[in-house]
Amino acid sequence: MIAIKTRDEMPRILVTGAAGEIGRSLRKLLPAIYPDLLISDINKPADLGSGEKFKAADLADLAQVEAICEGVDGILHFGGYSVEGSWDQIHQANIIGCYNLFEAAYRQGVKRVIFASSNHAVGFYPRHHRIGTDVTARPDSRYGVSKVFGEAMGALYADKYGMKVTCIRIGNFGEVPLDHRRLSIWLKPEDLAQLCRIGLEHPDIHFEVLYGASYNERAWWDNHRAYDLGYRPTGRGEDFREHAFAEQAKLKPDPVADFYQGGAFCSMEFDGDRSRIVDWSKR
Ligand code: 15L
Repeated sequence: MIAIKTRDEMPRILVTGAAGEIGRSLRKLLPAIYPDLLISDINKPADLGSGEKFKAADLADLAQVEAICEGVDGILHFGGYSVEGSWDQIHQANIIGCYNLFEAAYRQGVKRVIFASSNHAVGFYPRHHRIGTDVTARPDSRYGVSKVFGEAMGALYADKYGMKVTCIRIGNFGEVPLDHRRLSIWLKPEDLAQLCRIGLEHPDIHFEVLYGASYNERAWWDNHRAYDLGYRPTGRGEDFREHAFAEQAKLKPDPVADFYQGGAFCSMEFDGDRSRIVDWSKR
């Protein structure tokens, strides 16, 4: 892979959301690749290591976000609210926070941003509909709406301001797929690290949306662009099929959650008319 062009030889990479599940995992995987790693979160992570460089920042405060972007070459933006929340929670962390992140990065001359988008940006596609990254947004939650917003911010800062932006629509990140749905969307930590490297280093990046999924035989997503950019996932969801089915057996059937890609994010607060939700695969 061709190395990122840096201010000096070693790129400084900022990881936001360092105390979250993905942040904690990337803090173990990335230092071997990017020794000059700066990590940030609103509060100092309880497990902060003595060798880790940490700066606190509230994403809702532009000046604080600008301060952590200073001298940085690339950002892995995993900060913000990671599940459905009240409008105020989502608005502060994922709408204002995401705007601040891109704007601060631009002001500080950061060349590349990797934005943690989510499958919930397109959660209301039925599971039988295989989708690419070019489909109309069908968010399943306020959280999903914030991810659509983040992808739009990425497109704006790429097209208008020349930033190199990669949005990763993450499926379900973890060591194993947790249930039947997650067999289709599972993302092994090492595979996420690979996608982050593509976003930070690949010479052809301008604006990309990639699915954050390992090699899952039951995938609902056409992720060929990631493969074209060199992605070679090492995780295979089917290796954990028995575990996933055993866990699924413990769950109550839910006709809305079980039909749509976004699962329980679709059924929570659901007061719609399923017969009116267009099934684009049948048009
Ligand atoms: C997400 O975007 C969430 O951050 C994570 O907590 C899971 O709910 C995941 O999606 C999922 O869809 O399983």
